[in-house]
Amino acid sequence: MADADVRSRGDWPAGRVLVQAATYNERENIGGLIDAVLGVSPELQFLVIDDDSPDGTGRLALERAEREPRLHVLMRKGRRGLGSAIAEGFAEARAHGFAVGVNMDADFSHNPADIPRLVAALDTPGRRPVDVAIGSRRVPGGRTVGWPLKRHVISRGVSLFTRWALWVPVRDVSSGFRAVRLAVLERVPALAGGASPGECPSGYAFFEFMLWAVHRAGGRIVEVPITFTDRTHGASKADFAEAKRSIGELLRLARRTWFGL
Ligand SMILES: Nc1nc2c(ncn2[C@@H]2O[C@H](COP(=O)(O)OP(=O)(O)OP(=O)(O)O)[C@@H](O)[C@H]2O)c(=O)[nH]1
Ligand SMILES: [Mg+2]
Repeated sequence: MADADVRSRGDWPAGRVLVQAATYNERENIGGLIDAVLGVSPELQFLVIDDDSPDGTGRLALERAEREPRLHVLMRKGRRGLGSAIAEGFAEARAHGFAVGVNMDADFSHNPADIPRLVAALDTPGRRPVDVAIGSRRVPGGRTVGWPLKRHVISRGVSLFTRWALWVPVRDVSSGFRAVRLAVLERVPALAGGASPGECPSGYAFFEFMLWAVHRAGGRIVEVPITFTDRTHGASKADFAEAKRSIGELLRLARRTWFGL
C-alpha cells in the first residue's frame, strides 16, 4: 500500500509522560528538538506526528527513531492539519498506556526545559487534580519574545473572543504548549476520536475547541507562565486560508455556546 501511514517500531517502553510535536516542514528544527526533549529527563518519551513533510522532516525523525527507543514517529500520508495531528497524538499516547500527554510546537517557540513545570502543575498537593496545564504567555511571569505587533493583536483578539464569547476562563487559549491528563479525554468524546464529522476542528482552532470542550465537561484548567520565543528557523504554517477556517470554527462554537445549535 503506497499511501499507508508509516510508523516507527511498535515496541514502546512503558512510561507515564509522552511529549508530542506535530511537524510540517521543520527540517531545521527536528534534530535539535529531539535531542532537547529527550535530554530533559530519561523518563520522557517523544512522539513526532508528521504529515509527510515535503522537506523530509518525517524521514529524518524515522531514521533517528531506529536508534532511539524513546522516540516514536507517526508519518501520515498527506497533510491532515495540526489539530488532527494533535488529537491523533493524544489517542496514540492513551493507546500505549501513558497517563499524561504534553503537546508542543516543533519550532522552539516552546522551551523543552519548561516541560517538567507543566507536568508538575497537573498535581498540586491538597487541590483538585488539574486536567490541562497550559504554558501561558498571558499570566504574570509569562511573555512573548520577537512577535510583530500584528501577531500580538490577532492572538489577543482570539483569546478575548474565546474568553467572553465561548465562556472559557483561560487567558492564553491558542497556546499549543499544554500538559494533559489523558483520562480527561474519556469525558470528552469529541476529543477522544468520537467526534461526529466536522465537530472537532482539524486545524489551528483545535486549541480553542479543546479547552472549550474540556471546560464544558467539568475539567480543571490552569495556566503556567512561559516565555514564548518566535521561531528562528523555518517558516510559519499558519496562512490566511487557515486563519479564515479557524475564524469560521470559532463562530460555529459561539453559536453552540449561546444557542446550543
Ligand atoms: N502534522 C502537522 N503539523 C503541522 C501542520 N501545520 C502546522 N504544523 C506544526 O504545528 C506547529 C505549529 O505551527 P507553526 O507554523 O509554528 O504555527 P505558529 O506558531 O502559529 O506560526 P509561527 O509563529 O510563525 O511559527 C509546528 O510544529 C508545525 O510544524 C499540519 O498540517 N500537520
Ligand atoms: Mg510556531
